Amino acid sequence: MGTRRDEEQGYSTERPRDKAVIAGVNLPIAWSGGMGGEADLPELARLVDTAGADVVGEVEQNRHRPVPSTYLGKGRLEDLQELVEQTDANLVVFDNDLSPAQGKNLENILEVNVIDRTELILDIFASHASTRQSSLQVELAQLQYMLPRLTRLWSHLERQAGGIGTRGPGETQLETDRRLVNKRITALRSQLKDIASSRITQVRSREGVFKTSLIGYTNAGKSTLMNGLTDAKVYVKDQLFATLDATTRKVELDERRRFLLTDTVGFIRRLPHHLVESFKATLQEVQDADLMIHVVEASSEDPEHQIRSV
Ligand SMILES: Nc1nc2c(ncn2[C@@H]2O[C@H](COP(=O)(O)OP(=O)(O)OP(=O)(O)O)[C@@H](O)[C@H]2O)c(=O)[nH]1
Ligand SMILES: [Mg+2]
Repeated sequence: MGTRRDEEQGYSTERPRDKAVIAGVNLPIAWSGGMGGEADLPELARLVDTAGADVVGEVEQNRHRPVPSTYLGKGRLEDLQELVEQTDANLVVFDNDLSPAQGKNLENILEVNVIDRTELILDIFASHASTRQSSLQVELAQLQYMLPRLTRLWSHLERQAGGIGTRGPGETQLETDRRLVNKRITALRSQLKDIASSRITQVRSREGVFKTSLIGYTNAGKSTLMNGLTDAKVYVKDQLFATLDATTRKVELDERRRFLLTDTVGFIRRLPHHLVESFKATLQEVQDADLMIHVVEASSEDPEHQIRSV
């Protein structure tokens, strides 16, 4: 929060934008049961920009499989380290999903924050959530992502206690944290269930009406089309995941031709599974539709890729 004095003197009171180096490893598609494939650094750069950081460098590598401890091979990791120092970056973002141990190892070597694409998308969702439902949904996804990573926070205590007793102080604290997180997850699930069941009445009142739903890659122009066809005035912005909630309006062409139109959250390739799971109520609106309208940005560099993501 800036003080009045700061504003008068014309200082920017906003936090300076983070400087990020992005990294991606291209793997054979078949790696780890279909989890591999090409990294998409241009898309990752768009995500980083939406999250509020500047991309100051990038590192890419082709490998048959990731290095278990650091994902990148030794040489490329040294390049990355040098790039971080040269550009004075304070963040490294990986296109590939990192295990908790890989994230920790990379942070120790690079001495800056290291996050992966999943964490970045969760962060964007968290900053764009504007309703109670989407805020709860994002928090649920974030806690589920965090749960297996809690050890990363406490491992220094566990190491101290190693070999002495079966329960070091770190381990006890870890169990307390896990219990608290699990308790919160249960509470969030039940609150989301309440919201979903209060919607059932709304859904019933729409029975028998033809339902259409706008779907497509994020930032394709779904909300713009929604606003053009209805008086919904939903939020439109040139950024990824501007829309996180479903909005439904009636469209009447004439007496006999009327239908419901729903605008909802956009898609991206490899949408983190915790997000898909916790946004299932929002995505339900799409499943209930009689017709899906797939919005595609024809001017994008690779419309085919965006179509396949949906
Ligand atoms: N040039 C051009 N720009 C458009 C068109 N439709 C939308 N835009 C712009 O594209 C950007 C994204 O539009 P949105 O309608 O927010 O896209 P969306 O699909 O709802 O995106 P998310 O909700 O973020 O997934 C905005 O800056 C729009 O002004 C179009 O037909 N032509
Ligand atoms: Mg939108």
